[in-house]
Amino acid sequence: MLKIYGVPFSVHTRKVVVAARMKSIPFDFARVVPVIPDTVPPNWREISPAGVIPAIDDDGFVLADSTAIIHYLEKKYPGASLLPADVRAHGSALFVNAWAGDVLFRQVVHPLFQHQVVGPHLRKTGGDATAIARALEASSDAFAYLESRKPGRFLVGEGFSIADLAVFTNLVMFRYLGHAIDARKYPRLQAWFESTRTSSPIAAVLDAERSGVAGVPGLNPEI
Ligand SMILES: N[C@@H](CCC(=O)N[C@@H](CS)C(=O)NCC(=O)O)C(=O)O
Repeated sequence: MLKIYGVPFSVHTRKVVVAARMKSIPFDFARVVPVIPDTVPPNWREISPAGVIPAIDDDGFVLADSTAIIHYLEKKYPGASLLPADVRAHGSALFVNAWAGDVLFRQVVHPLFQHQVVGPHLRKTGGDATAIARALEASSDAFAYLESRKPGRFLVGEGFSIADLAVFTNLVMFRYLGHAIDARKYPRLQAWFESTRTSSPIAAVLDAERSGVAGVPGLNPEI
């Protein structure tokens, strides 16, 4: 059975979980939280050379990086697809996926998680209010960019794609961390977030991770 290394509430692990659910691939979790050293297996760098989650083991084939894993699963299980068929939509979806990792995650969600959860609650070193303020400032630019793309039902093309998934999974963590998307400033983004949140299989994925999220100090599963 497909083994997913990671935790359900992790931004990038959720991308792989949603892909597996969409394709009805059975999977198990091997719980790895890189910031909690005793959850990390001894051969972790062989499984995930960068040391980050997610990674998979598919009958002995190990692979890290959510985008690489999604492409691997797409080839192995064609059908419900996260990659648009149209060539330009495909290119745009990969761009938005990369942008979500580079901007939304690196500049917004990762620093917020570090300074609201990891520092204060896991490492007990506290959080940096300036870093939190900077990340929230970056979120305004990021949300303005997304709003300027005029999101409708989907961010790119005619169907749910890796673009929607990559942005959505970051916004879920933003909400778990207690921050709101200002619907007056970003009405299309907020409407897109709501319709994505309640769609299938996303609603079921969020439901399944709920009790785990409730157990993480600093996160609130009510979104
Ligand atoms: N490009 C990677 C990014 C993975 C990533 O940054 N994962 C985060 C959790 S969502 C992580 O493991 N953070 C722990 C750390 O940086 O030590 C992917 O798409 O899988």
